[in-house]
Amino acid sequence: MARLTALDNAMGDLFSREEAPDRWLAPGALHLPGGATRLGPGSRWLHAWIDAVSARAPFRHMQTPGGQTMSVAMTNAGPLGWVSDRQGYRYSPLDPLSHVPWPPLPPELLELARRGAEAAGFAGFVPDACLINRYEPGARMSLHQDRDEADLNHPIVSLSLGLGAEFLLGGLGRRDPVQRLILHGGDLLVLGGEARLRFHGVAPLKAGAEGEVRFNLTLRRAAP
Ligand code: MD3
Ligand code: FE
Repeated sequence: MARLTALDNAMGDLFSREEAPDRWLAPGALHLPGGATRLGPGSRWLHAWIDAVSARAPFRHMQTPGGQTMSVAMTNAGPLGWVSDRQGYRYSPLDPLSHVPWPPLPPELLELARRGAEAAGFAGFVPDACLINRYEPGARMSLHQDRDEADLNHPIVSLSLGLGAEFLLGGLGRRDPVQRLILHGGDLLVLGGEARLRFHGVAPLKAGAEGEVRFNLTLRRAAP
């Protein structure tokens, strides 16, 4: 993997859009525009890391328990990875394609997750799973709750890269009204406390420049 200095990171993000201030979308839900660079290694480093992970654990379109193929392609890093197939949703220590452990979570990402969670009031967050979603134009994620983790008191730290996407944040009931906001590349979103079980989703990705995609990393604590 390419090693990048702090100067390289700053240059890589130098010409990014002007950043909005951190904002609470709801109690327990903090949006940190540009948080990947302010609190972590920046998007150049993160893109290079995703390339290295996906060389060992390729992106794949998982099956839902109902037999649909997901439009988002996924892989994982860390001691546990989120998987879905006809048997259901669960966390697994092994990649079902290769039967070997997922690539490790580097200290840079653990530190970014810890800092993001701390900014939202969740001190001492230590993730053990990182789900990496890849959206190509048209890919979407329908409204759902994340409840496959053993202890829902732990927050989730989400990091977006590449194309912006329309994110939908609903309430605790599936039919509750949704707030919409654009998650840009480099943004962090922290979800914990009373926001942890809110329904949420992503509208179909609109095409950007040729070949552009969106990645979303969610840092989670899956084991208690
Ligand atoms: C709100 N991913 O992987 S990240 C997912 O952009 C997922 O790929 C979306 O939903 C994406 O499960 C959204 C932001 C996010 C993550 C977890 C949440 C929002 C959340 C948990 C509770 C409430
Ligand atoms: Fe989710």
